[in-house]
Amino acid sequence: MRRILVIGAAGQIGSELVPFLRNKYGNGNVIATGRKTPLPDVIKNSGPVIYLDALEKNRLSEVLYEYEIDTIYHMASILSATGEKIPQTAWDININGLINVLEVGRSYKVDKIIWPSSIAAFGPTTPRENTPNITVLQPTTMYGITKVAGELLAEYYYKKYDLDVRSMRLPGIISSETLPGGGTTDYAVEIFYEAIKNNKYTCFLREDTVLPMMYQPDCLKCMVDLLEADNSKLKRRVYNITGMSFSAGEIAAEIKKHIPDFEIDYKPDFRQEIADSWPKSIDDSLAREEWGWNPTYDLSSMTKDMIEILSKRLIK
Ligand code: AKB
Repeated sequence: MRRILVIGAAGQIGSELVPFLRNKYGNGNVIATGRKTPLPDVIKNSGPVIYLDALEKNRLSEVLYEYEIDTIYHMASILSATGEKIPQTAWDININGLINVLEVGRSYKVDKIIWPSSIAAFGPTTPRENTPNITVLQPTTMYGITKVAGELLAEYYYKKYDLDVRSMRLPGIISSETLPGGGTTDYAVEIFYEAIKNNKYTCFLREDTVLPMMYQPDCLKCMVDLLEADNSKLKRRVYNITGMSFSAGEIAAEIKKHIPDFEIDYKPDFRQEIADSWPKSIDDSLAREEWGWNPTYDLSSMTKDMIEILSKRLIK
């Protein structure tokens, strides 16, 4: 059985990844760590929880030793929009945190490290439709720069030290448990909360902005599928993955099918420029070929599920 450390367990993905992993690998084998934000009760009450800042390398090292960790999910990151407000901090947390995880992982000879990259690794010079796995990586955000540097580090540590680091370029993640914070794709989650609570949403991107997205259940499946993939089949460390692509106008129209009174208006802000620098759709054929990636949800099934779950929770 694996002994798994999840760094960044309070975040949008981490908060659902921990219960998902505990269900699969056993409650006591998944150690959840957070830095500032309190961890959700479901995580605190179901298994080990510790305070950990990935920037504190010695503490990280102690935790690996004490808990006999062999697998790390390094999920802690500053996202694209916040990264543009505090670029130096974004570099510090995203890159120095990652280097610490890689170095400590190397010293303790951990079996595997999963570290998500992002569609933010691409930039305005990348082909925007059906973006291939191997292509131009010239991002124009600090977040994107840290993702490209991280991808190169993943390849480097694998080749030089035989450290099995694996990464997927996540699109925008749509989830119903924890709100995302500081990303450009956050609108695709906020829109559901506002539609259900107020029947109205002001979108910070233009109506015709198309971005690649994925529903959380597919994201969680991807996290485990890539971890468990047979290494002899993997020809690279970093994979494109996607679930669906839609414009802000298209998701609004889909929500309207369930909430006919829903109204949306558009007031693009600084995040529009970031969105315009990212792909509209992603070619994830290498992930499909090499480790069987196969998402389940499309725009219509995701929207139906989100509205069902959030309506139960938000409408008392
Ligand atoms: C963001 O919007 O910054 C993230 C991402 C696409 O990596 N959700």
